[in-house]
Amino acid sequence: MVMPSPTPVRTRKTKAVGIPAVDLSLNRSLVIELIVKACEDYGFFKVTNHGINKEVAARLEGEAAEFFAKPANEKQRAGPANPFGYDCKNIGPNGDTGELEYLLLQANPLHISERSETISSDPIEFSRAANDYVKWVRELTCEILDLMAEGLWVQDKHVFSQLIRDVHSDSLLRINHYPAVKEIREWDSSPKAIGFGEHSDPQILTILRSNDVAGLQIRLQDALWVPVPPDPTGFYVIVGDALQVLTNGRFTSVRHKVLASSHKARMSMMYFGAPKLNTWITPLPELVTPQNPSLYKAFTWSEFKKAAYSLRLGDTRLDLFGN
Ligand code: GA4
Repeated sequence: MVMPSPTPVRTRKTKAVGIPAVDLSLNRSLVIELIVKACEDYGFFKVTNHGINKEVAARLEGEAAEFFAKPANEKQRAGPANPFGYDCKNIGPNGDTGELEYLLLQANPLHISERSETISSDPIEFSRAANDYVKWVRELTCEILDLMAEGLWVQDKHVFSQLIRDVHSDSLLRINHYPAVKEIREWDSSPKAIGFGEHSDPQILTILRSNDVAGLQIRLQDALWVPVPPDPTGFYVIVGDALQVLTNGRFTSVRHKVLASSHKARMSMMYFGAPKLNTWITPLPELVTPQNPSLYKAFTWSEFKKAAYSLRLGDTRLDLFGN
C-alpha cells in the first residue's frame, strides 16, 4: 500500500509525526490514493507541484503586508469585520479573540473591488492581486475536489467542485497577520500565545498558504497536536465540516489552531471554498448504505453558517446536525 510521503516533525510535546504531502505531478491514480488516505486519516495535507506561479501569492502577500504596516487608525477604515473587512484580535461575533489582525473578504470580484477602496491607496492593484490569487486558488481547490470525487467512486466527478464554481458561491478569502509576540516563550500556554484558537473550518475545503513562520498545528484523531512546518512554496489543504457531511464522515474536518511566534510575524492567506447559501448539505447517496447509514440530518449551507456564527469558535457545531 502507498503511504503519503511524510515530512518528519519533532517537537518537545509530540513524537515525530508525518504531515501527508502530495506531489500533484505524480500519476493521477497515485495522487488520488494519497489524497483519499490523507483526508481519511488527517483531514489535512500539503500539496506541491500545484502549478500556481509563486508571483501570484507573493503579489497578494506584498499588498497585505503594506496594509498591515499602516497605522491602526488607517486600518480601522476597512473594518470592523462584521462579518467582512478588517479586524484586530476579535474573531467572530461571540467574544473569541486571538493575537492577530486580519482581512476577511467574500471571494468574488465585485466585493473585493468594493472593499479595496478602504484597504489600499491603489485599490485597482489590490483587487487585481486578490482576484488573481482567488482565481488560481479556486482552480486548485476544484482540481483537488475532482480528485477526491474520483477517489470516492462517486458518479458525478464534479459533484464537489460545481458547488464552488457557482457564481453565487459563498467562498471567502482571509488574510491573517500574526505579529511577533515578544513576551511569550515557546510552549507558553497563556492566552497571549494563542494566535487563532482551536476550531474546524465550516466550509467544504480550505486552501492555506503561509510565509515561512511556523505556528499552525493540527489535531490528530487521538487528540495529539502536531506542528505543521511552514512552506511558502506549498499549499495546505484543510477538510471542512461541509465536506465531512457530504462524505458521510469518511473524510474528517481537521481541528487546527495557530500559536503566536515570539520572533517573526506570520502571514497566512486562506481561501475557504463554500457552496451558495441555499445549497443542501447532505451525504452523497453513494456514501450512504445500510451498513453506513446517514450520520447527518440534511441542512442548507445558510442554516449551518447561522449555527456556526451563533456558537463559539471552538464549538463542534456538527453535533447539532447529527442523526
Ligand atoms: C473559522 C473559519 C474561517 O476563518 C471563518 C471563521 C469565522 C469568522 O472569523 O468570522 C468564525 C469561525 C470561522 C467559525 C465559527 C464562527 C464563525 C468565527 C466564529 C466564532 C471566516 C469561518 O467561516 O468560520
